[in-house]
Amino acid sequence: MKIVLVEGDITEQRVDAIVNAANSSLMGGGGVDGAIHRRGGPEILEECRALRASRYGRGLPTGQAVATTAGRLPARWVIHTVGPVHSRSEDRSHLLASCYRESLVVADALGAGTVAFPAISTGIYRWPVEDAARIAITAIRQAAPTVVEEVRFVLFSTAAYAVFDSALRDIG
Ligand code: AR6
Repeated sequence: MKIVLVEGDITEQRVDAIVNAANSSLMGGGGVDGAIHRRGGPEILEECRALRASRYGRGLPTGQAVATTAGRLPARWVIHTVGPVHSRSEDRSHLLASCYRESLVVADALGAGTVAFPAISTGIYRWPVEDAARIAITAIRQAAPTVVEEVRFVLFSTAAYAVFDSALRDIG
């Protein structure tokens, strides 16, 4: 599985699936979640509502992932995952790693060859980017084989790009 880093906006990526850093409600929010729903249109929220009604009455648990249409976005699917809020008192890194792993499992089931990820939990959920980058790249490297050939990390700032670049060089 090839890992590619780009600086940019995930809603503009021409890939099979983009991953959304959602919250358990699946009803939208700020950050990348807000951007995806805004640019993708109401179809995505409609499918999220249906998922709440059918499979996730109590919300999508942290660390899990589920797919919907990508609406008007250039991607084919949006994979929604719920990152953990960063905590100083509790190590939640296994939940952050789980977001990447479970998103790849969903991508595999869809037959998605290219998948774009944002830096999950590093915005509103306050995860330090250095740590999040190491966890993200390690999780991708340790994931079971899938049909996914390219994982693209889409970093929203030059600073975040530099951190992921350094982590990728270290981990390989
Ligand atoms: N493309 C790529 N990355 C982006 C974009 C974009 N268009 N917009 C923001 N980022 P965040 P979280 C980066 O806050 O920390 C929502 O309200 C951003 O700079 O979007 O997992 C949800 O509903 C940061 O590096 O997600 C949840 O309630 C990264 O994406 C909560 O926020 C993640 O920041 C989830 O918080």
